[in-house]
Amino acid sequence: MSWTLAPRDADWSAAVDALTSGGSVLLLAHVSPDADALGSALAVGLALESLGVDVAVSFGDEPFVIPRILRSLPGQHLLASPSEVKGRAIVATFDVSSIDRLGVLRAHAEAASTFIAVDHHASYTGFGGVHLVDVTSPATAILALALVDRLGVTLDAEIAIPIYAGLLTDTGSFKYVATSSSTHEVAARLLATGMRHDLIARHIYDDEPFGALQMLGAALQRSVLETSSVGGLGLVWTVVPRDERLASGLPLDAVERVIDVLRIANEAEVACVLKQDDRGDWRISMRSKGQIDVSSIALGLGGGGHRYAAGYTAQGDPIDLLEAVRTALAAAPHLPV
Ligand SMILES: [Mn+2]
Repeated sequence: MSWTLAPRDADWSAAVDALTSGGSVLLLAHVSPDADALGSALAVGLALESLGVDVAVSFGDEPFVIPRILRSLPGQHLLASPSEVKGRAIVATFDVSSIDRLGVLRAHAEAASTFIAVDHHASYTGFGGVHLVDVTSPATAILALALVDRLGVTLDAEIAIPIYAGLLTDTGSFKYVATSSSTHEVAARLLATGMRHDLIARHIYDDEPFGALQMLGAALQRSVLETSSVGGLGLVWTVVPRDERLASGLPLDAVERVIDVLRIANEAEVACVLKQDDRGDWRISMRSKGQIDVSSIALGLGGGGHRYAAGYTAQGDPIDLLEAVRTALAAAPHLPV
């Protein structure tokens, strides 16, 4: 299904009323959070804290590890592990398209007295009781900023930084098609707080250990171009096994960059990276130039995402997993760009 309703005034009011009702609040990003998910939660968390609300920010990963590139975002003092957030009555989720993306905190969220979903995925499944969902928004962070405004909190640099981090990454540094004039107006508003956008960009994009570059080189060296795949539109793919990554002492998030480079290949409409996590499961990431809706492929294989960027987690032999992707891509309709 595809979510089409934009948030109504009644939804915004219900969210603001619940978040400021005096109950303890839990703000959740999705598992393996990115800057849009965690940045949105931290920004709203800082706004609620300024109003005196008892608020914590978490996500359902165990062990609870903050991705390295997100450790410099303001609001880290609000972060609490899943075992530390039990009993919080009001829950809001950020950038979570389906409830299984809450990981070990799923049952906790489902038991909340008020359950608010803030998201922009077309694949949002409709969970929760209050829906602040706009599938035309380039980032959940824009909805988070709207929520900060509705809470009546003045935007300052501390709140602007995590919102900017989400906006920057989900728009591909303002390159992707969903970027509009109003996206840049939001960015201008954030920069007007005096926040240091250059430092955020460096932390997120230009701050990797040397070993990550060598891993990137190895992943690119073994990449495969299949020009006849995807109905002749072309597929480029590579694999990053756990053992190779751990031999360089690198966490899984150090692999994120591989697909950003792989997708440059102009002979391939779709890029795919199979990266093995510490447990041995495979995280399959896909990027499309637009003619293929990779979120439909990911949804069919148990994941989600957007037309241009999507993924899922699976177990098994990576060659078999790749074949499943190849088969789904071969059957996918070719869309006009
Ligand atoms: Mn997002």
